[in-house]
Amino acid sequence: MQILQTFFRFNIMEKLRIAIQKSGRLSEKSVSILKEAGISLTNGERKLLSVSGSFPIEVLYLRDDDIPQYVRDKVADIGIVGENVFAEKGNDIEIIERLGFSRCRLSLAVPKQVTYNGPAFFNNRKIATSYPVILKRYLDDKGIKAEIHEISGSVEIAPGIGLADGIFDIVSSGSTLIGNGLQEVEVVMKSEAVIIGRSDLQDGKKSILNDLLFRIRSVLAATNNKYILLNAPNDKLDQIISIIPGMKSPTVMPLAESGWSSVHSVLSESQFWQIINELRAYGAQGILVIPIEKMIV
Ligand code: PRT
Ligand code: ZN
Repeated sequence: MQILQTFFRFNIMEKLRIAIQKSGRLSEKSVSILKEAGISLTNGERKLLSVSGSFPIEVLYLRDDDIPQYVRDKVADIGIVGENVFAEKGNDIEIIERLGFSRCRLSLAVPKQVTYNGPAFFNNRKIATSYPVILKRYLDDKGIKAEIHEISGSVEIAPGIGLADGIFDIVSSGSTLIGNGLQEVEVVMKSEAVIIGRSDLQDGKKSILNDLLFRIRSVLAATNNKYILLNAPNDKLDQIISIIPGMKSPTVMPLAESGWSSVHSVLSESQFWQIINELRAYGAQGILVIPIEKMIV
């Protein structure tokens, strides 16, 4: 009995099915994060489905808007979508991991000549959007009664052609808004790519998912960190070590020249420039910064 249970739990035929965007802003990064996690896909041409020869996973290529429904219906076990799509269509499923790419925000915008004095502006006004659920949640929360006009594309032209008084849409650099004579007035939510899934995965698939997440976290940690080597004057070692504490603590080795040490550590990409300036101020020299391929945290 025990042997049979173990067999079913780790059934070698069992595969985790992940849905990713077929073609669009998320596609390339979704495939590359899998690749960096050691998952090579047999079907490079992105048909509907491809299988990995190196990991028990199948990849389903879909329109991003359809992915939450496929996950909910158990056609896929997990999926990669923008958090905006999850917030709009992800009822009954959950965010399993944040991936940090395709960052953007969902914002309200109005024509630039309008004098905007807060969300109450939208009372009794018309707003065009492809995200009616998120917008309604926001307006209800603020007690604003506006008319939501759902359209599926080119939302930014709606005010210019007299279809709406404002829009609610994805903003990244902001240049689309500027190009259409609009000003961003409220950021309603921030978004990044996320892995979504159900809470009821059976044990075998859960264990594949845990392995996948371990690999993806190692890839993300490596992307977000750099390996740093530098020469430090011994009388400033304490200060230098305090600003690059590393994973456990930095490696410190004496240089052939007395009074100097070589320090090796890991630093976060986001703090990179600030830390480099501080290190230079403490007299660090010969600073080398090297990309990390994988980081097991
Ligand atoms: O065909 P399919 O339905 O699969 O794709 P899609 O056309 O619906 O989505 P796609 O590929 O455009 O975007 C996929 C996801 O990428 C979105 O759901 C977001 O999570 C994320 N993302 C990140 C963006 C942007 N940045 C973005 N800039 N999605 C869309 N845009 C568009 C936005 O709609 C607007 O038209 O870019 C314009 C704004 O960009 P800026 O830089 O001018 O502000
Ligand atoms: Zn879409």
